[in-house]
Amino acid sequence: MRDAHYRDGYVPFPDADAARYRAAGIWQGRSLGELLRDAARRRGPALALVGDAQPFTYAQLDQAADRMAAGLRARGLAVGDRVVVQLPNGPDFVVVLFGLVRAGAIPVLTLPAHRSAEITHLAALSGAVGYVIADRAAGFDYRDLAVQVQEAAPAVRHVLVLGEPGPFEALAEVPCDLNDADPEQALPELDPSDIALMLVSGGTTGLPKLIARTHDDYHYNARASAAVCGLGETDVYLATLPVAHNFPLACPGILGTLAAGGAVAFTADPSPETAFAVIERHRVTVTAVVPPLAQLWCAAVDWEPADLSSLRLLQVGGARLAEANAREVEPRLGARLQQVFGMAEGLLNYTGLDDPEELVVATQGKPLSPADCVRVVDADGADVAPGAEGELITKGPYTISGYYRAAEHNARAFTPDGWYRSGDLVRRLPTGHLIVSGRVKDVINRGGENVSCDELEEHLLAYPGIRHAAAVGLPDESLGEKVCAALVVDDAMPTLREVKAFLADRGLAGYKHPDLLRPLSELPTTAVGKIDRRALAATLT
Ligand code: OOB
Repeated sequence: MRDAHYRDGYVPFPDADAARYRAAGIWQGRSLGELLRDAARRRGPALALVGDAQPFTYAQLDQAADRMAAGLRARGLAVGDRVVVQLPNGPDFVVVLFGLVRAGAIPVLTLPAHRSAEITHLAALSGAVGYVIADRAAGFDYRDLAVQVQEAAPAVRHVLVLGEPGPFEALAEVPCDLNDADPEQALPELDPSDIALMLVSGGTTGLPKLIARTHDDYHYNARASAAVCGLGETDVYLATLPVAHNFPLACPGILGTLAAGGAVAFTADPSPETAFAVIERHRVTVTAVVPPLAQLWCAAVDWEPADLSSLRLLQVGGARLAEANAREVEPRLGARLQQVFGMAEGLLNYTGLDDPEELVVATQGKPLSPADCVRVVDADGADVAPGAEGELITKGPYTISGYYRAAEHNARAFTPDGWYRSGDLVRRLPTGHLIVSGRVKDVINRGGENVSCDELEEHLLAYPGIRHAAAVGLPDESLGEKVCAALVVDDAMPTLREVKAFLADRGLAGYKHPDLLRPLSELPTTAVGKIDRRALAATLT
């Protein structure tokens, strides 16, 4: 039976827009389960997932997903049921994802780094009935976490464990044969405009929000992203960022690679030592990283011997990539750079494979879809002059119209006519390429003057020997806020005087210079590896 309550608190695409996306062929009425089915029809015996332990051909993956779906249905999982998934990178994640989706259940994709505060909140908010975990990973026992989650969110009836199940059920026990004769067990027919999965918002303020993505919109997201990256059957994509994140999942990531008939390799450890070995062994052609990783990989070619010659494209996104670092990618790694400015809420921007070098190193790309609508607005919501800085607001065929079950927050995060307020400050070039210049809120108010954290960091990173830099505002009696620069340096820490002289030489206004420097051995990062300014400010105050 169909429980439609899961749609309570879901904000659908406006009907008129949906009709346009369908008429334009952007939405093709295919479910995510069919994405794999279609690929398996074309690519049956070809490798879909490579891995030393557990390679899958397309035919095998297709069958494994069906068997997982059948087993989940046999356990009473119904269309629309939410299931929190927290698995490390690997083929099992893909089998579980497609198994749930084909059963009509809605995976809520959480990161391995999430802990009880986040998982309990997300389980309760989504009304989850299930939780899929690994036994242990990176020294952490997820079964202990599951006990806590079940206590706090008793609706979570099923806990399925990859590996040793402890008091729960082993994931390996779930799959069973499809029995078409038994209508209760046959796979349900799904409405492609319905919710396929839920992503978790990447915001570093407040508790995470749920982002419900439909089959139609996410299928397009993956397909169009694969096209813009020129993905084909000979490509091997390496999933090295946590696969629950939109970037490695569907931009083009796992889903885009499968839609294009390529193969996916995995590693849960993005260190150069591990990732380079996987690239060499599986002749990886494309992968996606966040800027701090791109920087590390560029440096690591000096000490980590590996044959990276198969790598043709390195996607970098998730946070701003400093131009100096962008220029290093191609010479050091021998792969073309693609900047990706995206968000779990939808809108994706890519630099093109044929874009001139200057656009690739200095911009964060342009919108993926001809149907993406982007405006750059001032604090009053009026469009700024062409080329001027303002907040990016957007709507389009794969951008949500509201967070799931978050009416109050939606009133602020979306305009009354349904545009998503990204909170990102951008400038738009005549080519349509966007330059991200900061966050509306990542501004330090120093005695009434605004200092953009991103702008200052970009200048600091140009200082020889400064490896990472993060600017934060610290409370100050006379100024309100003063500018603190946390620095990770290669050798000796520069003095404040030296840094100020350097910034003055670069023509940066004096009020934007740091008031103090703090040496750190590393900067705190979020679950996907972006620099976490909020955590940093908390440690420095
Ligand atoms: C990706 O998604 P989220 O949801 O983790 O974070 C989105 C936010 C953006 O609003 C922006 O503030 C920042 O992360 N961001 C960038 C950026 N890419 C994302 N800021 C500057 N430059 C970039 N290239 O991070 C995400 C989702 C899909 C693909 C790629 C990244």
